[in-house]
Amino acid sequence: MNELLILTAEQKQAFVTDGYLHLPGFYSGADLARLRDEFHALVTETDGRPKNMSYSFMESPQGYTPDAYNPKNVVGMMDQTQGGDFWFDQFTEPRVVSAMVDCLGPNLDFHNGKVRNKPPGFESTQGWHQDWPYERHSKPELAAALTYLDPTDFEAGATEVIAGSHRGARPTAAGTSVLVQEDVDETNRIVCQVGAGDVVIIHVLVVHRAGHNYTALSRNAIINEYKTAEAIDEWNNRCAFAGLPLARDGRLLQPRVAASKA
Ligand SMILES: O=C(O)CCC(=O)C(=O)O
Repeated sequence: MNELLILTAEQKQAFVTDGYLHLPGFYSGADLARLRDEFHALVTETDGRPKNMSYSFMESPQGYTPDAYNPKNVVGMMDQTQGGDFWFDQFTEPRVVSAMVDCLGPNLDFHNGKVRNKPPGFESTQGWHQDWPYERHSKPELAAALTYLDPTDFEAGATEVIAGSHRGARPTAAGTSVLVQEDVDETNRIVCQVGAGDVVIIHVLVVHRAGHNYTALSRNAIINEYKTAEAIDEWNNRCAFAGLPLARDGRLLQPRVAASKA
């Protein structure tokens, strides 16, 4: 095995065995406070952004209202990576890139970035799926880093994964990109109970789903996806920074943009 950049051998083995890896407290203290402040600006200052940074908003279901942190009920975004220098540094963050190199391999590219929030009353309609049908490549060497801004437990829309389900692509239900829900063996179902600042890395083939949020607080997350340089896009990825080289031979390539202004 190549030398690991940041993960322990146990963490790497957990990713290989389970297809996901929970990294508690990845952001903490002042870094987490800054991340939450920048995220609040992202979901409140929605005008005047680059055109291809797209927002989607959710109508509050009966009995729910938006909270003060996400008052416009932003439920999703694409290409938050174009939100300015902070957001460039966020997806190129050396510890995240290092963890991805350890999980996927020494030659790493960016794939895409998005925001997936679960405002109060959010109901997930997607169900169990693999990300693979949504983002085909020549080989399934991709993984997503989900960064949670808030504590997120089962009744608050936690991500659920089926541990060890990443061994191959599975057939999808006719006319959809999701699995036949009744066929999913939930024996190894794990509810990712996360704290604010936790990161969960999930392999592109791991079966997973988003939960429903029955609480009064929006649960917010950034999802950045990465791939090996050897995995060639067959999906026609037009997302911002798609294919940006992040590491070669285990050496990180991108500068800290915001820090260089100091
Ligand atoms: O938001 C989540 O908890 C999971 C997101 C998800 O399933 C996806 O983006 O494919």
